[in-house]
Amino acid sequence: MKIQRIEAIPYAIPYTHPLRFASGEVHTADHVLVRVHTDAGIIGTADAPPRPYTYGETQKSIIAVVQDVFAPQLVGLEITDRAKVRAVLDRTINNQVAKGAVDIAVWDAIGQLLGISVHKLLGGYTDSLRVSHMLGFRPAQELLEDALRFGAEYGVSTFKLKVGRRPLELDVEACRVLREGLGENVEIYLDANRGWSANEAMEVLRRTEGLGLSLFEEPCDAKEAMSRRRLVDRSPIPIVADESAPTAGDASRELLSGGANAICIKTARSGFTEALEILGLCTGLGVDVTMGNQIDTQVGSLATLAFGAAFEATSRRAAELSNFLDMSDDLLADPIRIRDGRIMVRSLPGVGAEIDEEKLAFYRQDQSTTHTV
Ligand code: MUC
Ligand code: MG
Repeated sequence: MKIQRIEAIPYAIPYTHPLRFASGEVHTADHVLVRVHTDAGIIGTADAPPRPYTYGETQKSIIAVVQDVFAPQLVGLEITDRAKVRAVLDRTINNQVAKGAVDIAVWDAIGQLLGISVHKLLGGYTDSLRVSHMLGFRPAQELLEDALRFGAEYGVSTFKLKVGRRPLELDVEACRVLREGLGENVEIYLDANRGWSANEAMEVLRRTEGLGLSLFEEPCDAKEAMSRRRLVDRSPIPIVADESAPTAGDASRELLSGGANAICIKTARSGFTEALEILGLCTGLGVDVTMGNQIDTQVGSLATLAFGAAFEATSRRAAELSNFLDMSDDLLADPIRIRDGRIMVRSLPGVGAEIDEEKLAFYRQDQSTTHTV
């Protein structure tokens, strides 16, 4: 079964609640749906969320690199030859999200060809993941109300708080209000998206001592190598590399140089193939991993779920799977449900992301019937 053509379809779905964080904010899911068509009629699907403030990719750049650079080299390859696909993608530097989507779509097609879910194909460790919900910049009291609502409605008891604001007291106060309002049994961890310097992050650790925070993600830019190493050495909680570790090479550099002692895996920017390498590196070195969210739609979240639930190490911690709740709609035909704080994997062949074609026709931006948001 050979790759016949690759589509990169731009679409836009507005958010009901914009998400704000130290490196940017999102109001619209202006993503790209990548479809890898095969000569047997099987179509592999994946979602690509452009994050210019994180990787420099835009909706237009993802479409261009998929259509003009990757597709001409991939058409004609056997869909099962993942290492050949990987070698082609590797010939182009950067463009992590575009590469991730092509890789996931290829795995999706292979799963469909074999009649098996990608979750099983990868490892099939467990059938559900606990959900961690991401809280963007808001006044402390609103954050608490949000967290209580997610707890009551969905049974979620793990929250990632976006921090990195100045003055840093704003975020220290938010941590205090959340801990007091949520009690001791709720897990809270931080993600500063490089908003602070390493020394500011150290000060935050000092001021939040005793609040039982579990992890601190990208406290500062990883380029602050010396101060960040000092922070990692002195921190009582793991320092997680997220955007500083999109590839296995980046993850090994951060871990071996002492810039991090835990890694956030995101299928949206690593695909399944490179996420596997990152996971192997982390389990080999004995460091924790988290399953992160690239502010994914339900289509993207299903890929995270398939990977995260496939292995013991990735299913130990709650996975970030609920950003889609901030979006007004989605392309997934059968919506994801969060019950008792968990999402169940799908047993459909491939990743299981069946697309609602009417919705895609409505939200896509590349046809004359385009709906603009
Ligand atoms: C995260 O964990 O950082 C925000 C920016 C981005 O690239 O991903 C999100 C979530
Ligand atoms: Mg992060």
